[in-house]
Amino acid sequence: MDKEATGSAEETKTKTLIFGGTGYLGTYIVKASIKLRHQTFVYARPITPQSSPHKINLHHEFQSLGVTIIEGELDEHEKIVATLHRVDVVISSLPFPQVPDQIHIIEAIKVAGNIKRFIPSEFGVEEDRLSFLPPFEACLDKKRKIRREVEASGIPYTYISANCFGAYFLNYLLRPHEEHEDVIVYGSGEAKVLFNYEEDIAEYTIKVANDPRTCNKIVIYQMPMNILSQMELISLWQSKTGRSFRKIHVPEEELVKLTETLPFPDNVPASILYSIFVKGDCLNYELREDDLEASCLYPDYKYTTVDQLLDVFLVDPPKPARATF
Ligand code: EMF
Repeated sequence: MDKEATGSAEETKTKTLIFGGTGYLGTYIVKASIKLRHQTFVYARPITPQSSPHKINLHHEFQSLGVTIIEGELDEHEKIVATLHRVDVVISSLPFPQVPDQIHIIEAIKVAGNIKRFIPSEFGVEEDRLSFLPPFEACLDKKRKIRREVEASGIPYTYISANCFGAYFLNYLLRPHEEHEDVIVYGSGEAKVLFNYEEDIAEYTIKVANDPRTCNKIVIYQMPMNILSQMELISLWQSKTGRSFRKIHVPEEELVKLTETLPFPDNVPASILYSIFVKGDCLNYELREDDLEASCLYPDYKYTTVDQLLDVFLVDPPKPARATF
């Protein structure tokens, strides 16, 4: 009988610690870690009377799933070191405003000395290969700086480029929760984009974190069935809904202008839309020899295709979300 069947798998499986575990992507990562039967720890800010009902419910849900929640702040060095001693791999999905604070995690991992893999919060475009308009560039430069700190620290790492979160961007573009006749198309709508479902991003991430092949490498999530342009996405959605939407194009120049005139933080989404939908930055570079691609690493894993995700949207669209910058 194999280890899975005897029930002792949990003893040999690595223990996962997630920073940002109660956030948008983090929630998917925590659930994937539990699904793959890793003992799962979340380091999160304490619940207070000001905490949202959503956060309070999430803490309860995690606890019912068997997640150990350690309440603390990112500047509590001793607490983080003590937490690290209870785990093997560390995944961070902290939001943009907390990207620089990951330096505290790196310092603690160096001191703890037992961490087999650190995945810093990335999960977007591959920032070391491309340049971006200034507002997006400023966000990604913070991620690049963390990469350089990770490399200097000697901690075993993996960088993940997950490209566009599927449910997030399908909600953004198609607005299934609203009554509307029109859809906004950024630029010509012809550039190819990658829309990967968050559940798959999360499950691949748990696999990647425990895979010796991915140590000190970049893993890119480029699932072939998930490559399509805005125009292709809209026509697929039209055929599934039986409706016809009026397409309102935001010209390239207008989008660039918005990145220059809107105040922070509204200039950031504009520059992201330009990068992803006008320039096609998800696919705007060649894979290098040592790059790893998720669907090639795990050929047996059946990821959700955009087509299948749209079928889910037809019946019960996932809740829309907004990023913080
Ligand atoms: O809200 C966003 O975009 C709306 C226009 C942010 C979350 C999107 C994002 C995507 C990325 O790559 C696809 C942020 C960072 C990224 O690297």
